[in-house]
Amino acid sequence: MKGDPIGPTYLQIKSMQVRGAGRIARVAVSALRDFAKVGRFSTAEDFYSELVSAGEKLKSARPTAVSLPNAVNFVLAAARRNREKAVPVSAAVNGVVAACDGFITSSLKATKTIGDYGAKRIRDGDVILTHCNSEAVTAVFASAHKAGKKFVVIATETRPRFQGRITASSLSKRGVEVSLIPDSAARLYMRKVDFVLVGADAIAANGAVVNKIGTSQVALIAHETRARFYVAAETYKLSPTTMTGELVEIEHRSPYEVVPKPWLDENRGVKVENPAFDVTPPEYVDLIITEKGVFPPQGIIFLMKELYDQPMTR
Ligand code: RI2
Repeated sequence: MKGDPIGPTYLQIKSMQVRGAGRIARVAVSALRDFAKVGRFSTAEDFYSELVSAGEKLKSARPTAVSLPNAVNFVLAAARRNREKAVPVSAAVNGVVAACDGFITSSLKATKTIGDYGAKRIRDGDVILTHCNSEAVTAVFASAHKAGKKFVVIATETRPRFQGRITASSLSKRGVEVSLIPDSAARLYMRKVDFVLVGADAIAANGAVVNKIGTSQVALIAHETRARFYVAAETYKLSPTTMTGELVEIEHRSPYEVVPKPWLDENRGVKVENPAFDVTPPEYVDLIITEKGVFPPQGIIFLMKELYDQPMTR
């Protein structure tokens, strides 16, 4: 299809030109909206089957952040409902465009709500450590800062892609006091920390949190020093398939994100591993801050059952 937005969006997400679990969900959904708008579909059935293929392609761009399949499935479910009603092609297209717009609006609103709920946990003088870069976490800091609270953020660099620099830079530009530390300094700094706040790519039915590689080490250190460990995540990061025993797939990325190619060429005997995410067990998580409220990890299963009565397939 001329002007097909799916291929370019797939590549942007895969290459991490567009990154962050919430953002990739919204960008995928906008691509589906554009796909619906620019396409020429002769029948409602053609539209539906092409939309499903486009959605499957987008879902395959990155395997771990469940926000991506959840967002695509949300749109496909709207399309399926209209298909069952046998609406004409123009109505089917309009229905998908409306579902996409609805998802994007509610995603942005959810982030803002999480910001306001999370900000209530910040007291004057708090030192908060964060790992990687999360819009939901940034929303909490932005809301607390706007409310005039004085706090300090410690951002880990987050090797190998250094998303911690994005966090530090954006907070500093907002006027929040922030220090950037190497990931390996987390334990040294943890004794000053009141709580840790991170985002999530997926949350399992048992309340385990899948987030950027290194998060579980930070959680372990926080546990050791009795610093609380909070997670900020929209409910579309809950992974419904974990209710039926599925595991969350951990993405492994290119070794060249860890070492330059010439180094690896000289050291062909070295196997460089680059897992992008890890799993923090629920025992190390104190609270999960969502737009539907603030829950202990043990409460996630109830929220998941309420929101996803049918397990979704990726
Ligand atoms: P928001 C990111 O993944 C990080 O792991 C971050 O914690 C998580 O998504 C959630 O981000 P990546 O795309 O949705 O950098 O809160 O691999 O922005």
